[in-house]
Amino acid sequence: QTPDHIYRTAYHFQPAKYWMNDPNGKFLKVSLCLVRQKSFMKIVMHAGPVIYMGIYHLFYQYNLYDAQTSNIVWGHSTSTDLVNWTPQPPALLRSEPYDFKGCFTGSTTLLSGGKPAVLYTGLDFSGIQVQNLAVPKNVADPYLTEWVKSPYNPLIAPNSVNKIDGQNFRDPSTAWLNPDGNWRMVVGNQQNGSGIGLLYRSKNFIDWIQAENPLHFLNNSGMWECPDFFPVSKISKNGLETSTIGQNVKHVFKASTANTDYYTIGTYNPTNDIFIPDNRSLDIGLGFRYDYGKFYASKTFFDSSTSRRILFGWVNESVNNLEINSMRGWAGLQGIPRRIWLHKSGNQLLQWPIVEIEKLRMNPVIEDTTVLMPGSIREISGVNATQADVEMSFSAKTLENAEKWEANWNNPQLVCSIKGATVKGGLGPFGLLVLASKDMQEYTAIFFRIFKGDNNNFIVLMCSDQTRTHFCRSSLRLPSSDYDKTTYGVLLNVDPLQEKLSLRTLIDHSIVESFGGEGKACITTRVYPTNLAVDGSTHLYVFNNGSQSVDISKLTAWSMKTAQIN
Ligand code: DQQ
Repeated sequence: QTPDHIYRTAYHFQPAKYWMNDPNGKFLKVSLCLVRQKSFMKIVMHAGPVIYMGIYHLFYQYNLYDAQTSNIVWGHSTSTDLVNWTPQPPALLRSEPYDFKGCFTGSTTLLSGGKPAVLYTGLDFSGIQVQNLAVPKNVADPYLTEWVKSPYNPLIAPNSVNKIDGQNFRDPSTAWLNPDGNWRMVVGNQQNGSGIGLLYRSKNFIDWIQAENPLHFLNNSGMWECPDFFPVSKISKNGLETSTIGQNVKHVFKASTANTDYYTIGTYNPTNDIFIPDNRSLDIGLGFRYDYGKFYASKTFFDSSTSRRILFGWVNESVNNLEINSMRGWAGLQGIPRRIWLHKSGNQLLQWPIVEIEKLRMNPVIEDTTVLMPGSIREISGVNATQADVEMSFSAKTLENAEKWEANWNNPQLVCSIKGATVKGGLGPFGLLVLASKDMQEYTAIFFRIFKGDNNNFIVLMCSDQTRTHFCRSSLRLPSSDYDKTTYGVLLNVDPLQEKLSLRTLIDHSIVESFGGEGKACITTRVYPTNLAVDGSTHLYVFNNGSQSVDISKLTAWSMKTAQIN
């Protein structure tokens, strides 16, 4: 153990050691529908009495040798509740000419009959990106511990006919089955600076034919990694199986580009394979993000056992000096799985930590309505401030003191960094100080500020300010400049005249995940405060640095139990 083991998390997924990045292959739940398969029935009957449980599988990009991003294979863990995870042997190792340099990102699809199949990118012996298939060796094994690569690999490779750039051709999506009986899937690509989701069709999951037109593309939007394409219901919070089409369905296209996961909502016509975003100004690179902090290469899956669509995303370390990762011997987390669904406006998605995580909550500290006076700070005591879950909402009796939103402020993140938690305002900043030292030398501030717009409207800014984290590094070896302390921010689509401002924050040693406006905007950050080194020296506060008081209408903070993870 290094001194930095204090930054390992208690309930966020991470491998026991070394490097992890993208969640892969989805997190499929092999449900009992497998049992209905004829060949499988045979095995079951011959095997005598066996209890088959639904198992969640998490595959992820993993380095077996150290905490740097190289030698990438597919790590694998399983779970029955998405909270506690058991390590399994790596699912895919670099073994063939077509994946000799890496088993890169891919996705899992449940084929007809429930049999899983994995499509993944191989970095071949010469460093070219090709698309491959793998299937479980034994579908009777609910843990899917062994995978067999297809003898037909590589299924798709760049060549002189398709003229695909072999350095920018990766991350096959989960496939969906259209009424014409053909599978579709998308591969991330870039041509001349334009991001592209190349579309492929297949009858047998082996022979894939490139469609004439991509499913989606956008000029000058950079390489699109890890594309995800899935249906959402217009009328229900329930998730939809990936092949669902119909009147009450919208489609979401997500791409990862420039360290950011963007999504756009639109209409998909399965007959001609045309996807049209509802609002071009909210396309990839322009519009909504899953998260306005650190969250990348994410992927959703449909959990048929609970009718939810669930999102996992990779949360990298916030270090400028990669030596820190090697020194610690580990790097990378997965965010808490989030349920996602379409907001009733149809304009955006909502996200919320999966309900299962609530079983880790204990010893709630509840505060009913209280006033937070201007310039005040108050401790929420009785909570284990290193691993906690906090839910609260704020309201203001009047919005008179709101400052003016300047016309040239077009980057909320920048406004958050100019107007950090210590900068006194009119209405706000107010919010939480987490992972804080008693002397206030260190803390991460998650807060709101309310501004007056030009049209008698109000603008709500949500920020996560890390500038005070690792403030006092004297006891540690590395200088503060080795850590990335970017302040993050987003405009929250909430009308403070009509609604309360809600905030939920999950705190877990070196990760802080915040959900504003009941899941309208999320900000995830990584922080490494020194106060964690001494038991009991980490604190949690609410604060108001505005010139007007605000009300907290109900606050509940729970200490979180430690989950059993790998
Ligand atoms: N990570 C994988 C790639 C993907 C990238 C390699 C995104 O397949 O494009 O580990 O983080």
